[in-house]
Amino acid sequence: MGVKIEGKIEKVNGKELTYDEFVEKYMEKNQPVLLTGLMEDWRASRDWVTQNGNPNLQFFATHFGKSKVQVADCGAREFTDQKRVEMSVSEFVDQWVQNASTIVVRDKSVLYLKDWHFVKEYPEYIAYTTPQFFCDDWLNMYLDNYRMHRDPDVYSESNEISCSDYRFVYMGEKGSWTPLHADVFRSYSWSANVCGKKRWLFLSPSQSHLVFDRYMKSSVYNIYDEVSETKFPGFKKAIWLECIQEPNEVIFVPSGWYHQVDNLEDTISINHNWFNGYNLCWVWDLLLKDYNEAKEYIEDIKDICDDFEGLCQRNLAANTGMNFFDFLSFLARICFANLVQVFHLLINGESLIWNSSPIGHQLTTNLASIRKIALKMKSIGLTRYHGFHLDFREILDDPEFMKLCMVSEKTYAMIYHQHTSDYGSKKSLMGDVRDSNIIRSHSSQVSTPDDLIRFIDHVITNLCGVCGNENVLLSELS
Ligand SMILES: O=C(O)CCC(=O)C(=O)O
Repeated sequence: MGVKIEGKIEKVNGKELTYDEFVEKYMEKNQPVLLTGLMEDWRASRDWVTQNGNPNLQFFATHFGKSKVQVADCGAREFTDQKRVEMSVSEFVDQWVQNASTIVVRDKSVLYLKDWHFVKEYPEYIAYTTPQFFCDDWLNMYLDNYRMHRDPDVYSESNEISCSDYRFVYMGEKGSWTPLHADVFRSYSWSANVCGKKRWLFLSPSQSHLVFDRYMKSSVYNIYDEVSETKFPGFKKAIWLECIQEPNEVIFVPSGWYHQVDNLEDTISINHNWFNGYNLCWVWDLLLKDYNEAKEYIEDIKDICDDFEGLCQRNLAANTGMNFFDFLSFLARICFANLVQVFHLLINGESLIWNSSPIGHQLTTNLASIRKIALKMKSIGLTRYHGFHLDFREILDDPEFMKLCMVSEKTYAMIYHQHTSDYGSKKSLMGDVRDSNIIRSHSSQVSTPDDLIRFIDHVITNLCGVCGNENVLLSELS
């Protein structure tokens, strides 16, 4: 059964696109786009590609051969994904070379190296720089300093940062592919072709129900298969967008768009998943949906369970990678980092004329989106949980939090072409924030979404008093 393709993804020269245009046309509207001109000067494009444009497998074997990586067997399905095995990069390269020289095609398994945390493993080797459009990345900024979920039953050193990130390298021979899916946490992703060619087929979120069975439980695995009409009655009606991605092109994949990807040539790509103030609502909606499913699944043991809610949250974290309180911690820390930057602008004597200061405006947009999600969390009756709390005044002494603030500040300075401030004085800034009347006059403890909302409102209302922008700032927040 052929799929109905009725549209192409727009291709835009990334060098002629401003950040604000990218936000307005693609990130806010949640629309895909293919961008050119963003990969010049990447070390990956030089080192990883041979003169005739193929993957330089020998380079990988020589320099990164010992790395252990996840490799998918594209011909073997395991539940909703491909079967994966762990092997070294050298073993993967050997099999690729052997496959390429095998004449008998039957029974040959096509291997695809996926989700290699290359940046984490080789921080000194700067293979690429993240294009400016994708830098407002709260997920990876956070995971560089904190874990998303800490299992209380598993012992770990308190200062160990083994949290992983969502920055990956993919490598696969012609014919390797990725089954139909929407991205983890319903994040955005971007994917850059260092070499090779990919075919992407996209389905808009308004049509995603069409790839599910009638109970909305399982989705189509491979859209080129003979898809059973009895099992997936809507599938034939789905209308797909196609994109052929050439080398040196970067694709932006918006939240919640189902997509399937086929490597039309031997390909190496780099991709990141991320979220920020523009797609936070997607992350919360997914978390709530997964929570309801986790709860429904164990509903019949509710009456015999001592801590039913705790079990639901544990199952949610196991299935989705975080639970409600992980997400609240994430929101609170990111929110605090934004508030520190607001203080910083004020202390540096920047008048916070929100509409004309791009960073001020960005910080307000961020706080507004965090506040909106906290309101949604509050509306489902999320209350205190197992002594969970974060204290804004205490967190100011946390070195990881300081790093989060610094990276966030640097990122916005880079995006909006501003200077970053003197990091030497950061410690004293934290002290000034802690001792300010605004912070001292209100509880800085956050245990529930409602606490977070009150804290944001208190700080912003009082800062408005200081900078004289009451109406503008408050109306943007609400
Ligand atoms: O390149 C691939 O095979 C899959 C990438 C993908 O699905 C993504 O970046 O979301």
